[in-house]
Amino acid sequence: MKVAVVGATGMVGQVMLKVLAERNFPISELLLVASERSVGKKLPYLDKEYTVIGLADAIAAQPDIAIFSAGGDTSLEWAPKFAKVGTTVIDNSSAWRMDPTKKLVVPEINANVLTDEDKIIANPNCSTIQLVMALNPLHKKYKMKRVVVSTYQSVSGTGVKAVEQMENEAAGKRGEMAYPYPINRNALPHCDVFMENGYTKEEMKLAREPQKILDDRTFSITATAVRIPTSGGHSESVNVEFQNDFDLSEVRKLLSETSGVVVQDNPDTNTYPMPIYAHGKDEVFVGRIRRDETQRNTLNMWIVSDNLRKGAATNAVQIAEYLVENNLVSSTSKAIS
Ligand code: A2P
Ligand code: 11C
Repeated sequence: MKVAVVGATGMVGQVMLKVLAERNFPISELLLVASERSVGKKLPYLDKEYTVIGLADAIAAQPDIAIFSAGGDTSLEWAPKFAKVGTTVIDNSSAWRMDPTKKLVVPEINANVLTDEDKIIANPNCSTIQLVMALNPLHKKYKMKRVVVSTYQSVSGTGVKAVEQMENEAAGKRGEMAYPYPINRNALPHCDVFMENGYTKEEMKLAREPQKILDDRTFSITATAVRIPTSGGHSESVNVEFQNDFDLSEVRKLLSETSGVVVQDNPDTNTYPMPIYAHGKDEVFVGRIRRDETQRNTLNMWIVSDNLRKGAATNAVQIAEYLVENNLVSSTSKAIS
């Protein structure tokens, strides 16, 4: 496959390259793409160095697959241009997620919706991916009615500037501010921008994206998204009311048997998911699984995952793998052979 990584110099782009290499993704030619500021810069991939190119040059090279992590505006403008030359775009931004003509995919859940007609495929938001990974097996069995989720999100979700803000503050240094307030020793109930309804955009992503991924609008989700001074992953406190009653040991079994989900849940040994443990891993970790004693058919749990891996890069690479394995993407190298 001729693969372009758009946003290769960025926080997600760098993890993307790591994940592509680790998973031995079949790459015949690699194009590393970023803004004009970075053109000419050298970046390593496996044992070779690559020169960063601009978007127009990447399109001229007609890649088979382009994985975008360069922000919504870049995706809105450039993804259709890649699609026009036959490239399949997997987009990490929020630009196309709720477009009814685009698929929103978590491979373990709904990769089967993909066809070779899909030229722009949306990768869900990081906090959505880890949430639906745990909700999907439970929804299938007990049917969700309503979910209340509060997130505790890593500064890495905002980007390099935010990680630097946290590190500068922790070291007592002055520097550029990514947030309107200090983040070190603080909690900001503010992820992404505020919307007219008083919710943040991040909260609305959590409310809407799961319905599209699970292809079901019969349940509702309400969210509060909070930024905290961690860098290894996002955490979520989740309260789920089901239509049907459940058995706690069966819930644990269903989650343990779900590909990509790991249950870490033992109060006797203080075992529960944490961002410092999830950091650098691809799985979604679930713990603190318990019955909500105030309401029928209702469960509480705690979900943690590395937002840059399963929340972004790993999920996107898994989509690419699915496309290749199922012959849903045209390959230049195949066409030649
Ligand atoms: P660059 O490094 O040249 O600015 P992050 O989310 O960590 O800030 O990274 C964003 C990524 O998207 C970077 O690789 C950045 O490249 C890239 N990017 C930002 N704006 C554009 C643009 N207009 N065209 C292409 N790439 C862009
Ligand atoms: C955060 N979820 O942690 C965001 C980062 O819609 O793709 C990714 C934003 C998006 O702030």
